[in-house]
Amino acid sequence: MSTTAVPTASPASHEVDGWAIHHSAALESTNSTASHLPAWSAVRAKTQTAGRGRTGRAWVGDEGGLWLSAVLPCPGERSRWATLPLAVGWALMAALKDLGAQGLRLRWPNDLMVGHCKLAGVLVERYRDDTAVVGIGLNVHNHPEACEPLLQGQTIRLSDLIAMPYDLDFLERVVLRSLRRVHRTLSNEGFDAIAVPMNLAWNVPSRVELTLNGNQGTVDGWFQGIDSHGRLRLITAPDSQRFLEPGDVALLREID
Ligand code: BT5
Repeated sequence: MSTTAVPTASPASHEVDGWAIHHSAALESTNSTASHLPAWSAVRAKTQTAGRGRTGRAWVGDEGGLWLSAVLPCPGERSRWATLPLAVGWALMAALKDLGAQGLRLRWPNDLMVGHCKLAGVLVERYRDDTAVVGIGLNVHNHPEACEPLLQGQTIRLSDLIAMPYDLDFLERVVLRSLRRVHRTLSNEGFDAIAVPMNLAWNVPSRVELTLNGNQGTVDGWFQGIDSHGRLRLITAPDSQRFLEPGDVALLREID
């Protein structure tokens, strides 16, 4: 996580649905800016100059996409919120399905995919014990592959999936509402309320190769969904299975 100074957001420009929302033209990373803000704040930038993915990867945040970070309260034990990243991916998928997007699927832990193309990514960071910064990157009508040729054929945009009468302000509102809803579900009912439908929706069993964090090499096997803690269940041999936390896995590669 960067410790260098980051541009600060403008004073709360407006309030919507109980969120204090800050808009900026360009930021290094909306997550970094949001790290300084209290719960129920949100930051959106037209572009990100140093957008971040998980485990130090870069995220292309060119103009025309939704680059949004929301600060959610996380009272109580830190471990109670360990499933928040999974729940957010699930909530984002539900919100986009409601707008008419079809063919969406989650790739564990929280990539939003259409086929093998990535539509959206989620980066949840804990800068403080009592809040989490939930960063959402959603391709809308931007062109990430024009900025990063390696992404050629790997991305898809919302405007490829649905007719787009929606502007980014509208999408921001939809996403923030879905975050509030999923936060309420986690607080009131717990992760089981999400894990059960989520396990019905994964494409399982599917063959995957996992690159483990901490130079621990790779492991392959059959992805079998998640347990009630959100851990990936991997069958590595007929009588052998492993459970892996999102933090254990640097990269999940699907093997056709
Ligand atoms: C993610 O990481 O998917 C989380 C991305 C979160 C981005 C949001 S934008 C708002 C907030 N502020 C931030 O700085 N970040 C959050 P990961 O699973 O590590 O995936 C990263 C990989 O996705 C990269 O290595 C590329 O292969 C690919 N990628 C980069 N930019 C992309 C884009 N715009 N669309 C699709 N794939 C992209």
